[in-house]
Amino acid sequence: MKNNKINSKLGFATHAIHEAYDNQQGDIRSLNPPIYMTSTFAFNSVEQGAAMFEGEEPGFVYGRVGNPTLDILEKRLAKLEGAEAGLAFASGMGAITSICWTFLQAGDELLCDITLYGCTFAYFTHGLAKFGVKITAIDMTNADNIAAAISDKTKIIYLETPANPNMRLCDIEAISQIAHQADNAANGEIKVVVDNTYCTPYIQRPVELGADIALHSATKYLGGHGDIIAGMAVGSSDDMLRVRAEGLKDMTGAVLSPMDAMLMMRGIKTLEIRMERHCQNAMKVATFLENHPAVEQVMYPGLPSFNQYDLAKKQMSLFGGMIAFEVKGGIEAGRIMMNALNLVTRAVSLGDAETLIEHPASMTHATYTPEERAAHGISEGLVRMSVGLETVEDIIADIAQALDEIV
Ligand code: 4LM
Repeated sequence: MKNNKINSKLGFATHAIHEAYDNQQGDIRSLNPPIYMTSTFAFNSVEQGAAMFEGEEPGFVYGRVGNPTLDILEKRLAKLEGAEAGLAFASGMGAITSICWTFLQAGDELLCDITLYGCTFAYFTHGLAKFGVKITAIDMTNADNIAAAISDKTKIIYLETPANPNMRLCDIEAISQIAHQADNAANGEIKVVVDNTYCTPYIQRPVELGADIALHSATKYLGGHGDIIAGMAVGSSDDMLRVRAEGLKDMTGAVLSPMDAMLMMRGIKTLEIRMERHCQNAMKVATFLENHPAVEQVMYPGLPSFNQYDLAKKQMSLFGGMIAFEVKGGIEAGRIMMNALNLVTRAVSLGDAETLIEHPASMTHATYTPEERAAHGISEGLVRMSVGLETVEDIIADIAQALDEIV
């Protein structure tokens, strides 16, 4: 099943390669857009500069607020996500913090799912909470829990689906409906913010499903080659303008460099074919793991045994490149298996051409205490794998020989 049906007569890959830049225009006709390596932009007159600062005249003013290379990238990703506008950041955490600082103030409440990437969890519970924002974590795999939890202080509903690291899914459409029904009450507007890092718009488009903002650690699949740290967000033009003018400009300053914008655009050109192969390879690896006697449990949304398989089929067009699993013998056996791998690389991060494996409890989710991990559904023995683009038989052969160490 190919997810190339964006709201256009052209396909997903065509937009990923051409959106917002016409290489036939002008005298130079460079195939790729130029990288505007500039920190600032000249004004024709003091009056023009003042008008631009007031937002009365369009144009670029200063690199922390906008840059023509980033502008192409932002428009391109917005198109792919089915959103009005996009915004680029220096990292995924830069996107998350810029969005939250924009829409929250002391006394507000952020409702989040119980399972989140470790630094997102740390930012919410140790960062935002320090500034008087109430953080309430609930199990969003059951959308009904959200209606019960929304209060007149709720301003953001935040979730990852699939969640890092244990692959739990949340129903974006159902949650967005519940949130926006509550919009009319005393609390004003609730922003539903979905971290779409694991899927990319090729697989899942949260804004089309009713969410207000989709964001990415673009360090992962969007960049796709493990050579940049970057973040992206998409949403309505009004919301993206606010995040640009408040969270990004005045609070985090987490702007993407033009060079990295170019590298991300290079990655996005091949997003469709890379995601197709990531998903194919992951399905084969997940099936292999599920049938292996040393493996206790495999969490992969594409397996019929996955406990939210129906929801996966409803909101994802493919099942992604991420797998979580547990081996028999728990954390110690998991360590032996991971240390025996030769081709599969022990590293955090995900979405690269290389297959990467890591141990969430001691790495990406070490920001949770052991008690918090237990309460938030992150088991100590869980192993996380980002299935890469190598020849799948070679990936499976390496995992097989490593599993032999523990049977
Ligand atoms: C990792 N993840 O899991 P930057 N959202 C999600 C993520 O997985 C991450 C971020 C945001 C990992 C990094 C070490 C779902 C990061 C944060 O790293 O700031 O681009 O994104 O291995």
